[in-house]
Amino acid sequence: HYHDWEAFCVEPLTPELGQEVVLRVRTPARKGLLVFEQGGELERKPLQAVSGGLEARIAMHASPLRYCFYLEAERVYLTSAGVSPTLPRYDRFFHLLAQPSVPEWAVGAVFYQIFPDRFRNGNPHNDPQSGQWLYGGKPIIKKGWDEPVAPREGALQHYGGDLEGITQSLDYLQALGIEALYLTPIFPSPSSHRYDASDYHRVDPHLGGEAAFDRLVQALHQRGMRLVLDGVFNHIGNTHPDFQKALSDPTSPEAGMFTFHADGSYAAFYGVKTLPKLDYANPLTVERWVDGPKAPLRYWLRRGADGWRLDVAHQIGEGGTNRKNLELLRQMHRNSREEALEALVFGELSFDTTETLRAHTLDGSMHYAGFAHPVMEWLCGQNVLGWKVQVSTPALWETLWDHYAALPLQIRQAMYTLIGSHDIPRPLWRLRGDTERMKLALGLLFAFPGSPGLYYGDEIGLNQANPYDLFNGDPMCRGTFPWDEARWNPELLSWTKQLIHLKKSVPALRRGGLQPLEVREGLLGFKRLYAGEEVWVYAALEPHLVRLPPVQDLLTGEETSGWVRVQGLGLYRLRS
Ligand code: ARE
Ligand code: CA
Repeated sequence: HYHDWEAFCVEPLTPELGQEVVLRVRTPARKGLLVFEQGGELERKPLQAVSGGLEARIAMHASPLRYCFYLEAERVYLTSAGVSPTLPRYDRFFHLLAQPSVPEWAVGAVFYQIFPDRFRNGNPHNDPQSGQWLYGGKPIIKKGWDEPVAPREGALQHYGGDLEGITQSLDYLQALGIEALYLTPIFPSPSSHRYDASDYHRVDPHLGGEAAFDRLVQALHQRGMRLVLDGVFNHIGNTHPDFQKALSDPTSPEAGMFTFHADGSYAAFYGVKTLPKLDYANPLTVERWVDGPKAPLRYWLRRGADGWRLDVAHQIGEGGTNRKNLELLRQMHRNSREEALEALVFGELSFDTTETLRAHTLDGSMHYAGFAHPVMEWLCGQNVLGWKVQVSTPALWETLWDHYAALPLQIRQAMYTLIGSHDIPRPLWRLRGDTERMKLALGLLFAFPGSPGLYYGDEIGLNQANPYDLFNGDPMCRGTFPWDEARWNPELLSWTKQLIHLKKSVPALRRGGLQPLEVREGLLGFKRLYAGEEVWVYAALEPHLVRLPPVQDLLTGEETSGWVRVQGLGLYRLRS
């Protein structure tokens, strides 16, 4: 049995509440029930036999609408997790979300992530100077663009990259095929990563300030490109005036926005003193950061941003997927949409993506657990901490499929899918500089369902010079982008361009469903399907023979069929 809405759906499925939806299952069975739930009791409705399957029509009253099919002759329930002889838990059902759902522009959109201090120095006049201020009691350090990052100097190291530099690079990014940018934080901060902001209503003057931001937004929108900002709402910087006020006056309203313990210590992100945690049990905190008219969550969308990536989304509020956290995420999503109809709001959910997303909270999340980690571990045999791990190909598929199947339908094609970021080692470094493996990693990034997020420099073979230690000092994946083209890997760059072009021009790759094809050790094959179009994707660690129907090889343009040898990435479109 096979169930996948995207394969047959020409228009994205985004019903409005109150609208009638047709739920159809393709099956030889002629009798069955729709089992569903809309915020109340479990209900059952007989399925009607139609050509090729069974269907039921129901009015959608609540979101998510959770449903599964019961096939009478077979006596099985068909859910997003497969078939089961007994009634599965609700969280195994298919989840259909009503509007507003993921904005159309974001579905399968190609993102580029930039760490502003390290991408391009467009204006040397705004550079921080060595010793200009202290961070953690130590003077900051201004580095030359070509000087390597020193692990122990951590966030003290500033390179002078800025928003002007990004605006100057838009021709480059557009030629690459990029459609949207995700920037790590840009508000004033003493550190070079800026996750500890001291002001949420200004752009760091060392990044070019307000004018540079407005120019960037305008230039992006003129090109039809989008901008997503990093929303750090779980904690703020300890140098922020609100926290300073809280420290100096324990009876102030500001003091109530944080959690102080009897010994004078306070709750902070992983205990990091520079990142005091906001206490959202206090209505003032909610009002000031996410709900009030001046709340930064709203303010920057009015200033022209197209969305938020919510930092440590699972910890905002009380932490975990408890009610308060989920309610806050829903409120942040709702408020963002109030400010900008097409705002995209996705989370950084390091661990629990599916549980949080099934609770109808956000438009998606960074796809670490369900994509980046398993794929890179399969390709390089190490986890992000450098520990040896062995991921068999069947285990890889199982992880990918489990996460995919568990996601709400409209979210699957818009997960922020990645192989690298500012928090994990450079993929090329993990692959020991092996260009062929890197091409395969990129191949999976663009061939798998989701909105691929390319981390700056991965397309030109940017590597890191030193070992990586997540917990000690500056992550080494934050090196500067070399603008001297002689230092680029031209093969990786043209490969990335070709993959991006395919992602954007082949609908099955951009918004198609996913189905297994062939899984053996060292060979992963899956299908992407959309409105009658079918693309077969192979990832082969070593050469494998596969048997193809008449297809077009999307990488060479040639027509072929029968036994074919694949190594690395294979992409074939079925000839209808
Ligand atoms: C810096 C140093 C560290 C040092 C720390 C404390 O880099 O070596 O231990 O200071 O002194 C930001 C900066 C970091 C900075 C940190 C604290 O970018 O450089 O660390 O602030 O000052 C987990 C979390 C996830 C988090 C990652 C980093 O669940 O939320 O770890 N990511 C976000 C941002 C970060 C940012 C913060 C949170 C804080 O993206 O950049 O840090 O605002 C696996 C691991 C997870 C890990 C996940 C993703 O799944 O198991 O633990 O997520 O990968 O990397
Ligand atoms: Ca600069």
